[in-house]
Amino acid sequence: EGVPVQEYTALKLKVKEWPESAQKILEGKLPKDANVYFVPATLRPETMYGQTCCFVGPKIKYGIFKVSDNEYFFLSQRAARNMSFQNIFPEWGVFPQVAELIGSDVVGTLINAPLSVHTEGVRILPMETVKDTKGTAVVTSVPSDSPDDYATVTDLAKKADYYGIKKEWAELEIIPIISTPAYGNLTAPALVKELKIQSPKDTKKLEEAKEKAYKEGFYKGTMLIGEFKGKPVEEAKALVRQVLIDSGDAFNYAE
Ligand code: A2H
Repeated sequence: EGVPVQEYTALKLKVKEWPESAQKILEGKLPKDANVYFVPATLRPETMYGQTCCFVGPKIKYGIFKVSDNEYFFLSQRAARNMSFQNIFPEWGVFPQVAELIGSDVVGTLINAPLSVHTEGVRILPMETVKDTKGTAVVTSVPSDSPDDYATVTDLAKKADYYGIKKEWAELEIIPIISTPAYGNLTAPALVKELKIQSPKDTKKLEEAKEKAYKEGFYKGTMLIGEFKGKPVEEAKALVRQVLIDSGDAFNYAE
């Protein structure tokens, strides 16, 4: 573990409908009225208006952990353990696991994404580059502002059959969230084009795009949507984060 602490916003994406593969595994393991949430960790809460899907690593092991009588979190065991020392579970150091699944079991799950313009819900989709060693191993996708996310949804739509998904799950509309002087209203697509990024495997170029997108967005970006429309991102970031926390849709998570 590095020395600096990373402060994430952990978001709660409520499950609306499981795919059959997950239903089979979960049979009898959850109370009828249980709410299960996918819990992505993000550094860009101000972009949550633009969520179009949410990624899991298809081969990564996940758990469903009981937080209260009717609240359960889907995330990595590593993250659950960390959270149990951050007062996120009721008992210090305890993170009761009720089920174990791998990412591919939950691909296709329909979830509700707080603040997203896609109020009908978004899907859980596979992302090969999700790391098990940071955050919660669940990554919410904002293709307008994250080059990784844009490269991945583009690839998923192109090879939907190969990935065993419906093409339309990867093709929800990408709307402008932040405007920047250098890249316009859709920073990630602009950078992916400029750097000629062909696939999610162009790791080096994606690293460069990510760096540029983050700096330009944070220091020079202006919000185009939501309660803080017109405000600089530097200001809006903490405000949107607080809105999400106050509504019960997010909480702080550090590692
Ligand atoms: B960010 P850091 Cl719009 N594996 O959220 C791979 N990527 C992960 C991850 C994991 N286990 N956990 C979190 N992440 C992603 C939004 C976003 C993000 C935007 C733009 C850039 C960006 C929407 N996706 O991140 O290594 C999450 O994606 C680029 C820095 O801990 C999280 O924030 O610094 C970010 O990486 C955390 O990266």
